[in-house]
Amino acid sequence: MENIIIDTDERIRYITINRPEQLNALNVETIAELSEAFQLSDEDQDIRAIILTGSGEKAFIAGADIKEFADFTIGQGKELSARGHETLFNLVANLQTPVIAAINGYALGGGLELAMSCHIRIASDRAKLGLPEVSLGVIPGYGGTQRLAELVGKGRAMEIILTAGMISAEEAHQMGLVNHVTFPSGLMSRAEEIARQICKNSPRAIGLAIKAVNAGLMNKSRGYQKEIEAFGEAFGTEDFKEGTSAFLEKRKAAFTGN
Ligand code: DAK
Repeated sequence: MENIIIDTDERIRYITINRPEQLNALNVETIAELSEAFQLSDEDQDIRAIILTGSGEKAFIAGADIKEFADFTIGQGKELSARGHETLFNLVANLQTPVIAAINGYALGGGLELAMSCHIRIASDRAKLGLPEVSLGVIPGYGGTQRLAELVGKGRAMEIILTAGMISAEEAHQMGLVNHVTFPSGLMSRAEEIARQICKNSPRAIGLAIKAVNAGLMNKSRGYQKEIEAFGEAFGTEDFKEGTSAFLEKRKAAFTGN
């Protein structure tokens, strides 16, 4: 594993995304490594809880790697979105082993989407959260349109998605997007405290409870499908080319609506 670090202490598995120079942005390899790490952790009977975090002090994950997806076509966008849902984001949401996101800094775009796929979220008071996709001419493509509305309600989700702005950890806490906010130095110990409490309980019952909670979301599969299609469509627009080029050239985007 080149992009992630895996540690185990007692029955807790720690998965740390380790690309601090790119603010832990998710490239294709990192997504594949995370997928494998989560699957292996879930198969390991000794692991009872997983804590996911980012390395460095600045970011949990600052989104999908913009350099990588800037040249995708409509077909690639749709295909990669569908594959990403399956191999990582839905995989995490449906694991039988609870996953706690310890959000140590920026959780943006695909980073917030991954945090939202986790079962529990804890944030440092320095964390900033948001879905900036529309500022790049694309839409959240890893379940964000569905999971954000589910966690914070339609009105707040619309504001966060349509403004592409960032919210503080405290605001996220008030709207139920994160369960707890801590000082940066207390983030991991709070996550571990919850993980240890989980470890005392029946793993079979926990797996069944996760299944039962998630069952209600099955009705929403049309929403996820619509997200995949609309996400792919965005890759055929001039606005998308402009949005991603502007980020990479470090300038403001000038959108035309085409
Ligand atoms: N991708 C690639 N590189 C990134 C990055 C990202 N998302 N975020 C930051 N970096 C890089 C910067 O380019 C910079 O690299 P160098 O210039 O040093 O080479 C380095 O990390 C440090 O970043 P900054 O210099 O910008 O740091 P600042 O403190 O000034 O700003 C920031 C921090 C988090 C506000 C800023 O970095 C930022 O705005 N980052 C981009 C946030 C963002 O828009 N993220 C992407 C959201 S869209 C897909 C499915 C889903 C998605 C995509 C594809 N498929 C199925 C294909 C999801 C899309 C998204 O996540």
